[in-house]
Parts: sequence; C-alpha cells; structure tokens
Amino acid sequence: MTKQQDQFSNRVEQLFIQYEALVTQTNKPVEESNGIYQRWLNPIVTASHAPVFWRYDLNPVSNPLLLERIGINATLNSGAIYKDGKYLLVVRVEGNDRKSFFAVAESPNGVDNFRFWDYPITMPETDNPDTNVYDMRLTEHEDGYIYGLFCTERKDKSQPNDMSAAEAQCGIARTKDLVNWQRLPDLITYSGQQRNVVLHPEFVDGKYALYTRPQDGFISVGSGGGIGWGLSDSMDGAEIKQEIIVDHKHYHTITEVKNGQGPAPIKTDKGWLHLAHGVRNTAAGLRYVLYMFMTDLNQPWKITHKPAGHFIAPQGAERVGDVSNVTFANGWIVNDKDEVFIYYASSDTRMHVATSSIEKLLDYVMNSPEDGLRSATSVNTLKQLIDKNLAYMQGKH
Ligand code: M1P
Repeated sequence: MTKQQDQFSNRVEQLFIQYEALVTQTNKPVEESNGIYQRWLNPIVTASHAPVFWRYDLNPVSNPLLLERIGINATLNSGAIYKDGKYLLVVRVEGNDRKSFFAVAESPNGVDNFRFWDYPITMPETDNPDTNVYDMRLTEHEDGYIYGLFCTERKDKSQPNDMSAAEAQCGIARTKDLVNWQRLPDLITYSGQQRNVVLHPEFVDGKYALYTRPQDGFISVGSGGGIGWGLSDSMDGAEIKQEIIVDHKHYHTITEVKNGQGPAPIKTDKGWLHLAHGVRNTAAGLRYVLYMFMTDLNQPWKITHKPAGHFIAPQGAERVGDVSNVTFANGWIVNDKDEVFIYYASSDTRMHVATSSIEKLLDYVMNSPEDGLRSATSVNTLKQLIDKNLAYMQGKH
C-alpha cells in the first residue's frame, strides 16, 4: 500500500469512527422542566447524521483527495410515525444546494440513536415537477394508507423577473412502508397558496378532512390566514371546495402574523390534541413558537380548549441557525405506553425531542388559562391563581 493509499484509508476510517460516535451518543433529559414536557439535551438529528456514504465518494480512484462531494446543510421539520416498535422520522434534509428532500431516520427509543436508512425517499413527481419539497405531515388514515402531505414549491411564473417569487401548494403521496410512495395530484383549493396542510386521521361525514393554511402569497398569508379546515371526497384528486377557519390569527398574540397546524392531531377520550406553530413579528424578525389546542371529538373543526401563549419557544442554542428564533414541529409520536414524543426543529437547522404524556398534555390543554387578549385580563388571571394559592397555603398553617 502506498503512503497516499494509507492516508486515504485512515481518513475514511476516521470519518466512520466520528460518525458512529455521533449517532450512537446517548441522550439524556435536561434537568429543568415546567412539568408539562421534558426537553432532551442533544439534538437528535443534525446535518452530521447524514451517512458518510451520502457525502463522500469513498473510491480512492475517483476521489483520491477524499473531498466531500455532496454537502448536507440542515435536517429539520420532520414528520413522525411509530411503526413496529420503531420511532421513524421523515426528515426534511436540505443539501448545500438548498434543495430539500425526505429521508427516514430510525431510532429504537425515540430520543437517540437515530440513523438514516441507506437511501433517501424517491418521491415521484407530478406532470408539474416540484422545485423543492418539504415539511411532510404523516397521517395513518383509517382507509389503511399512510399519507404524506408536504409543501411543493415552484417558481411563480407570473413574476419572471423576481427570482424569489414562488408558489407553495400541498403535495400528496401515500405509502404502506415509507419506501414505496404513490404520488397523487396536488391538493386543489380556491385560496392563492397553501402550506402546512395536514390530513385528519379519520373520515368526517364520509369524507377526507384536511387542515389547511390559506395564504395570499408565498411568505405572507395576507388578510386571510389562520388554520383552515375543509373536506374532500377523495385523496386521489383531492379538492376542497369550501374552507373555513378553525383557529384565527389574533392581534398581539403569538399568532399575530400567521399560524399553521403541526402534525396530525392525537385522538384522546377528551378530544383531539393539536400542536401548531404561531408567528409574530419583532424588531429582530419573525419569531416562530409552538402552541397547543384541543378540538371536539365529533367536530374536530371546533376548538374546545386553548391555553394562552406558547407551549415551546426557542431556547438557548435553539435560537440560532439558518433562520434564527424558530421552533417548528410537524411530527409527534404516541407510543404504546401513552408517552408522547414531540419532535421539533430549531431555527430551520436541526431536530430535537421533548417528551411528555397524554395525561400531562390533556391537563395542560384543559387547565391552563386562555388568552384574554388584554394586559388587564392577564393580570386578573394571575391574581386568581395567587388568591387561590395564598388561601391554600394559609389554610395549611
Ligand atoms: O422559516 C420558518 C418556517 O417558515 C415556513 O413556515 P410558515 O409557512 O408557517 O411561514 C416554512 O417554510 C417552514 O418550513 C419554516 O420552518
């Protein structure tokens, strides 16, 4: 073996050693918790979790200098599903070329040891090819399929001179195994654009039910917005003729600029638990936080409970990344012990997990005060809790 061959083999070996050390790292819960959920210390999927053989040509003849050939920039907004005792994320992987694609990362316990399957998902295209696909919401529907609804983005051809002008719509695909996907026609709605569209897991009045997010433009939702709701006869040529707004944007709240449904809601005996994101504007730009609400079991378009403010907001190192001050979630898992794994991305850069339980989330959603929409009502709510606690504490002495 020549010296150069030797160096090549050593470097390859080092790359695999570093990779294995990263993906087999044990995670642990952070000590601090608000009791509602527990954050975990390490990000669970990062760009460095992309396998070595995705990034390097490992053949010394075609890559004698062992240069990285395909850079991975970020791993973010992931759909999630619990299957055969495995925790599976359909990760939005973004290459250095700014194209996102989907790839499955699998963990035996939901909090660490996430490892990508060998190949990313080959998502079939429609007759109108997607420029970019991202943010898949997975729904195990009662019709027997696993649906993946995602954003398909294409150049807005009506504005040929604006290189940022884009159009977002909802792409639809279905699968049984997350390997073979059948692409269906994009969702038709009568709103300008759509992002954050999510399929409800059950039929409603014999129809497919979808949460939508109508928007006037690519970034701005415009005068409309809010989390919408509509029914479609079929998913093979899905069309929503009438959209209603389930959860409106509100002045001076975390959803002032826009909001969007996160993953498909979780069914409980008290109602449907929802996770969503809300966006407000600040002098430092947009701030994305997560919030929760609950809808009626039989009328999932009707909100029954909605705690004020955010559920999870970017914290510490989560606050910085490609798009800073963002938390975004489109996947969560309930395992067979009713433990809940909330998968969220920070700052459009890496994936994290927070854990909770159905019991805790129901308690949080049903017993946390709602937003009175004014400072005075917030003070009243706070005073009620103080009164209650002081009376209770005095009664104890
Ligand atoms: O950059 C933050 C998020 O912005 C978009 O979300 P929304 O449609 O609600 O504005 C999406 O592009 C999302 O992927 C991204 O994380």
